[in-house]
Amino acid sequence: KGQVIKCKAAVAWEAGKDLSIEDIEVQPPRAGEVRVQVKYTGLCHTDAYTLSGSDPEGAFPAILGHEGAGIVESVGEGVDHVKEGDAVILLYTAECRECKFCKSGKTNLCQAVRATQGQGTMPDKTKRFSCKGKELYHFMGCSTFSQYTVVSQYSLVGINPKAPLDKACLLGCGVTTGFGAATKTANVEKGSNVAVFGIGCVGLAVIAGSVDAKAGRIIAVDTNDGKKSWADKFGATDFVNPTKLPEGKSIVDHLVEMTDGGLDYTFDCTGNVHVMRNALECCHKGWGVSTVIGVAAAGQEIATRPFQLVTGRKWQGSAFGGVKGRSELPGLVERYLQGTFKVDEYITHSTTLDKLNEGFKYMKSGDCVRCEYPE
Ligand code: NAD
Ligand code: DAO
Ligand code: ZN
Ligand code: ZN
Repeated sequence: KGQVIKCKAAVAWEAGKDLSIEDIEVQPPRAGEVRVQVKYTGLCHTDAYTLSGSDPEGAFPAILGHEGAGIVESVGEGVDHVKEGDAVILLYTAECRECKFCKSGKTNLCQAVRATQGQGTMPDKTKRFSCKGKELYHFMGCSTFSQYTVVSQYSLVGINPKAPLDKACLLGCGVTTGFGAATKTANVEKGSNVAVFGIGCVGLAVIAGSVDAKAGRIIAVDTNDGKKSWADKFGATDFVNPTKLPEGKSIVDHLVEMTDGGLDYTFDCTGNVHVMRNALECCHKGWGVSTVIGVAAAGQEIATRPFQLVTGRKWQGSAFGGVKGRSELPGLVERYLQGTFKVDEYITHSTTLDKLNEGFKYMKSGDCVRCEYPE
């Protein structure tokens, strides 16, 4: 406490290179900051995207990772909502409760630490990590690929200490994102028809959220047939592979026929802008709502005929499922502990910090849904 901690971390020295396991120094937390011993982290495509060099906000050298859970090691001056020893989930979507966004009641996109988070620093514009005499950038306000990290007090939430952290870490991104997109952003109603494009962790969580909302029909759409059994397990009622439709039949026509005029709610969980268009256009005339969750590559644009909107379809997006981390994640953790909210079921692979690069390979291989690592 109050001292520099020496520990292991996976350092991203430059874009396009594997992570390298290094001994690093982690400074103590300053005012308004918290130092966390990271116990588990998930791997997410955003980490791979930034490491690849495609992320315009990516700064190197850095410590990546944003889906983490751990224990508070120490707190800086003025931090009053968590204390040493608390179990926490880290939040890349912060919640300060004081900014215009937090107070609006209309969004979860707190802006308190947004600018510096994008620049890879702490809110006071300095960094807490160093390795071999060089400072390392922070990532998404979390930097979970390290045994210890320092974050803003707005970028973490205390949770029930009974929650196993190897599972709870997944609430830091994918699971919450999909579940919240269905239950909060779209607010799927009982009996409605839903189509989910892209059945990775996020798409599965949209299915889980739609089941929770008692949707009538839940159609899973994926180009990989291997995803059918996953969709079934999470409660989808149908599976469609858009590459295996009868000659000349589009996925939009097919889905509209299946549902007597179109879907009430659709979700893009692929990040592919052509899929986003299809997801909008298979919505029911007059009221269908399509929610974009997937993150497209830099520079990509979406297109449709405006008449699609004029005739009552709505296009919207969702970040972190519209969930306010500090206010709402503890409740999801309670539901998990009570057995009414799936988390364990998403995990396909586990690895350790020293083998984190292998974890990235699993994630890219296609079959893997999510990967975690004990440190
Ligand atoms: P994933 O790679 O595990 O899953 C994507 C799925 O889409 C795969 O099963 C793949 O086979 C399928 N797919 C690819 N092309 C397709 C097509 N043309 N038609 C139908 N299916 C297709 O990814 P994930 O971890 O589930 O993440 C999904 C997306 O959500 C990513 O773009 C990710 O960046 C984004 N994301 C967004 C947020 C947010 O807050 N908005 C948060 C986390 C992740
Ligand atoms: O600009 O206020 C903001 C927040 C932008 C965050 C959007 C998050 C959605 C994408 C995250 C990718 C997966 C971690
Ligand atoms: Zn993520
Ligand atoms: Zn705020």
